[in-house]
Amino acid sequence: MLKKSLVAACAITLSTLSLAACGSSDSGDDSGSGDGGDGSLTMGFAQVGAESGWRTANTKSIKESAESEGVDLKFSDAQQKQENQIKAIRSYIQQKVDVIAFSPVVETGWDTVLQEAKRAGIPVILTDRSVDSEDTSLYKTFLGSDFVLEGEKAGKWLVENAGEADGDGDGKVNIVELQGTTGAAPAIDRKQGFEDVIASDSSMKIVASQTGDFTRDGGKKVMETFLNSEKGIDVVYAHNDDMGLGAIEAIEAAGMTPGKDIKIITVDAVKDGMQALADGKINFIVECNPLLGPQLMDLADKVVAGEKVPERVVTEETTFNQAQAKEALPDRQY
Ligand code: GZL
Ligand code: ZN
Repeated sequence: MLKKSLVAACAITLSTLSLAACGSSDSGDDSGSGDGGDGSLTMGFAQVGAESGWRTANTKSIKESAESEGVDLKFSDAQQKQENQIKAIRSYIQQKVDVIAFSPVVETGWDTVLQEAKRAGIPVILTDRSVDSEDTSLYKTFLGSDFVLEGEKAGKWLVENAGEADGDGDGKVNIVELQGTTGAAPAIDRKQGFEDVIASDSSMKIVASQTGDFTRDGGKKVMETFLNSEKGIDVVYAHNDDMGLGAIEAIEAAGMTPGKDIKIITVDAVKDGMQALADGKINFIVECNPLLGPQLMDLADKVVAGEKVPERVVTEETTFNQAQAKEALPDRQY
């Protein structure tokens, strides 16, 4: 309760005195923290990296929203390394920002640095990916997708299209899986959701599964090994479009036709993935919405003002087959 009343007190102080009184430089300049003297808030954002089209779109959304909302954004790219994200969060604590937001590259190992932020009285918002911390007081809210549901949607399409999926007609649907970053929430949950649904069809089996680290190159390399080691591959389930696009390159290099000889299901629905879907090289895409910027800035305002926010804000997203992709492509924002 103490922390909340402290934050509320800060909020009152901020709004009445306008000179930030809570953990910010009294010079009022915005190189420090808190109210940069113009009423805006300062946010430290520790991004995962720039590993995929989804991430690029996510970063763009966050930067554009900060700009339009007048949020003073400090931004870092961790090149998909947890230690870099932790370093960035520590630097934001040093700079006494008003709020910290980040997308944890993996689920584990965050309690220590989140406790440091809590002790410094700086609220934290999780975006996109979650953490496995037992202590949910370490962050104010989670804004992002339901990855288990995304995996279930992918599995559901496959079960509903099992006949078409068994490309070699041997009565077995042999699936190879390109997993996202090991230990990342989307990789763990998309796998779980997919497996839960295909378990209902005994002809379906994941015959090989390996991480391609959410990158196109990773997906291509792992698919090359699968093509060498597995006979009778019918389906690729890739945890994101970029790995699916890499798999397409490997399948074509092996003289096969992606989308026909081997069906491909991916997640994200970024422009390059949607183009491949419209071209018939991918068969189904589950959308994962990267445009979290506007909701993040709104949540940050509320959290800094000490207002109550929902523990979890799940984003709207849909699915696309090849015909739907052709229709949606012209208006695609990312
Ligand atoms: C999902 C996000 C994943 C995307 C990938 O919300 O964390 O990370 O699916 C990205 O494209 O690399
Ligand atoms: Zn088969």
